Amino acid sequence: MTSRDTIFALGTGAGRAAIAVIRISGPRAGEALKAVAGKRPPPRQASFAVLRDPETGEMLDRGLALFFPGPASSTGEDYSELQLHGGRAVVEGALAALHRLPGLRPAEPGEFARRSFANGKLDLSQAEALADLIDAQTEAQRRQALRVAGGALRRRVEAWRAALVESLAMVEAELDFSDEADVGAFSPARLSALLSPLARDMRAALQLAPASERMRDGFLVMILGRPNVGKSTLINALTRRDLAIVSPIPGTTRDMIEAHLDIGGMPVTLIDTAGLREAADAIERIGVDRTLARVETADLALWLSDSAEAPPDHEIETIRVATKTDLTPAPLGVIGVCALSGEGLETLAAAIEARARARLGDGAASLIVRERHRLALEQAVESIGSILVGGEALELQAEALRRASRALGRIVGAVDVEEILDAVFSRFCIGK
Ligand SMILES: Nc1nc2c(ncn2[C@@H]2O[C@H](COP(=O)(O)OP(=O)(O)OP(=O)(O)O)[C@@H](O)[C@H]2O)c(=O)[nH]1
Ligand SMILES: [Mg+2]
Repeated sequence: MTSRDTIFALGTGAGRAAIAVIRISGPRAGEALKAVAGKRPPPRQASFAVLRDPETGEMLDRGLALFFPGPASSTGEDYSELQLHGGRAVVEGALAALHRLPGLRPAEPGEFARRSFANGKLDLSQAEALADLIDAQTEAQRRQALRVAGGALRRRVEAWRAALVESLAMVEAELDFSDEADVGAFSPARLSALLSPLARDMRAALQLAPASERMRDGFLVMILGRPNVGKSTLINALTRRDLAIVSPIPGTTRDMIEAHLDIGGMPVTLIDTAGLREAADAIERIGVDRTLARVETADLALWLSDSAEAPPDHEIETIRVATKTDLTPAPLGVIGVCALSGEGLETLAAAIEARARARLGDGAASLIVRERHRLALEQAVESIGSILVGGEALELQAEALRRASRALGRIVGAVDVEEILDAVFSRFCIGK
C-alpha cells in the first residue's frame, strides 16, 4: 500500500439517494477528473461537469466536480470529488470508469483517513474520533466524538509529552554533566514539582475514562421483575416498536431483547429480560441465568412490579416502577406506568435520562474515550508514579520517563504504531 497509488471510493452510503459523492486521492486525482469529467476545475471551486466513460465517450451523468490540490486537502494529497446522482447504476458506472484509468485503484477500508494521518492532517485519536462521529446516534455521543476529533486529546497528550521531555532533559543533563559545578539545575524536588501535577492531571483524565467509554456503547438499563408484570410491554412502549412478544402467559420472554434508544440526547441500551422466578422449565432457567449474569454489567435496573413488591438486593442502582396502574395505583414514591394510557412513561424516561447523564456526563469533558487510550495512559501514570516514589537510580528514572512518553505516543500514533494503525484503520468503512 503505497501512497503513490491514486485511490477512489464512494464516500456516501450505498443504495439509492439524491446525491452520491465519489472521492479520489493521490497524484492522479486531477488527471482522473479530466479523464472522466472533461476538465480539472479550478482549485476549491465546484464546477458543473458531464461525466463520461473515458473509453466509449458515453455520458454517465451530469454533476459537480471539485479539485483540492495537496497539501491543503483533507488527505494532504491532490484530492478530487465527484458529486453525482445517487443511483446504483450511475455510481457503478462512475466507479468502473475510474477503475479503467491507469494508476487508479479502489480504496481499502479507512485508506483515506490513513493517508490524512500519514500526512499529519490528523493524529490517531482524531482519526478514531471521526469513526465515532459517523457512528454517533445521540447528541451526547456526537459532542464527545466532535471534541476528540477536534484535537482535544491530541493537544492534551502533546502537553503531557512536552512536560515529560522537559523532565527527561533535566535528568539526562544531570547524568551527563553532574561533575560540572555550574549545572546544578537538577534536584529530586524540582523533578517531582514537574511530575506531580502531571500525574495528577493524568489521573483526573483517567477518572472520566469509564464514563466516556460507556458513552460509546450506551448506558445499560435492564428491565427486571417477576413474570407477567409488564416488562415486554414497557420496552415496546418506550421504543414505540413491537419488539418483544407480549402475552398474559407468565414466562413469555426467554431471550434478552435489546434496544438502542436516544433519551434526551443520552445513548441508552435497554434490555428486556425473562421474568425472575423459579423457572418452570430448562429453557426458562437459561433465560433467567443469562439475565442475572448480565445484570452484573448493567448501569441501572428497572424493577417492575404490579403488586408493590420491593426489589431483591442487587449491587446496581435500581429504579422501582409500578406497572398496570389502571388496575392498582402505584405505592407512594414509586414511579407508576400504565401501558394502556402511556401514563408515567415520560416521568420514567426522565428518571433514566438523569441517571445516564450523571453517569456518562454530556460528552463535553470527554478525553480518554477508548480502552486503547486508557491502557496507554495507565501505563504512563504507572511509570511516572515509580519515579515519584523516589529512591531509583537516575538511569532508571530516565528510562521510566521514556517509557511514559512512548505510552503517550501510542495514543496519538506517534510511536511503534504499524500494528495499531492496521487494527484501527481496517475497522473503518470503505470511502472513509
Ligand atoms: N391492564 C394492564 N395490563 C397490562 C399493562 N401492561 C401489561 N399488561 C398485560 O400484562 C400481561 C403481561 O405483559 P408482558 O409485557 O408480556 O409481561 P412480562 O413482564 O414481559 O412477562 P414475561 O415475559 O412472562 O416475564 C399482558 O397480557 C399485557 O397485556 C398495563 O399497563 N395495564
Ligand atoms: Mg416479557
